[in-house]
Amino acid sequence: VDQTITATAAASGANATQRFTTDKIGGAQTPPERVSELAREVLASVHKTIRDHNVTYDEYNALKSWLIMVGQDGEWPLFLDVWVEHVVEEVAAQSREGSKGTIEGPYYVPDAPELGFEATLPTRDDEAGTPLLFQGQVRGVDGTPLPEAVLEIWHADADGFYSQFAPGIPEWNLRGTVTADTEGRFHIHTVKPAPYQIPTDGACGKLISAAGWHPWRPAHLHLKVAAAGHQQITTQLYFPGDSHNDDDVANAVKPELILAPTEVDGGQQVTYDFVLDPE
Ligand code: MBD
Ligand code: FE
Repeated sequence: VDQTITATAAASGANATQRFTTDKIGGAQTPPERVSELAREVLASVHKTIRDHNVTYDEYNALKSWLIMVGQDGEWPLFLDVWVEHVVEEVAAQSREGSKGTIEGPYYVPDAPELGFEATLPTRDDEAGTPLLFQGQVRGVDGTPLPEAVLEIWHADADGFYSQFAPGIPEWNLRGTVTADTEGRFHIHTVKPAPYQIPTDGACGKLISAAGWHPWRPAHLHLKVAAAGHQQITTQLYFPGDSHNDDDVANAVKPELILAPTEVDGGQQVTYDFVLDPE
């Protein structure tokens, strides 16, 4: 299948919006004083930009129609996770000592199939891509192994598409919930993902082309790592030599998150350990 034709921004946006409204409803009980302060400051920075740059009515109307399009295309999750979430993550992680994390992005799905510590992610019979063995250990900040730590992993395929967000891919393809062994160790067999291009045919793509930016994220694995009595981390891991490691549209790469895989018979192998802070 040529998914470059069938994977539209509006379809993956609708799926991401549906996912978000299902999983993340509720949220903070933010007191009115704080809502007022935050809303005032955001609006004041918009007002300042308009004054500083003598923004015209034509430009104001272009903004208005673009914002309407973001909603119509279901691209609020994409827009916010690409251009805003990295700062929220930076602030949230300030007091953590363990492994670095980074943004979740719009394509996490809870309750992926449960796999043991020797795991093979669900793939199609003819799944493209270099086989990858991703292994390691989950420990606490004091070095103690964390038995039965749970690693949720999800990533794009070798064409850069995510199951449940692009059409024609089996539901749980390249998604799994892996339980580590009694020493916190895990071995996950998968394939290397491709670099990811955020949809170019929707509102986010329109902003990117109007601004002369690029739509690329470097190839990455997404993970959530949890263990009893410890803070869960959400992270992503990247591959060396990817030209977008220094130039990620979503600003989510950190040097500590770049893997060092080695070539082995039939593919690549990499060891990466996770360190979790106590609760
Ligand atoms: C992705 O795959 C992603 O990880 C982020 C952060 C934004 C858009 C697509
Ligand atoms: Fe991603």
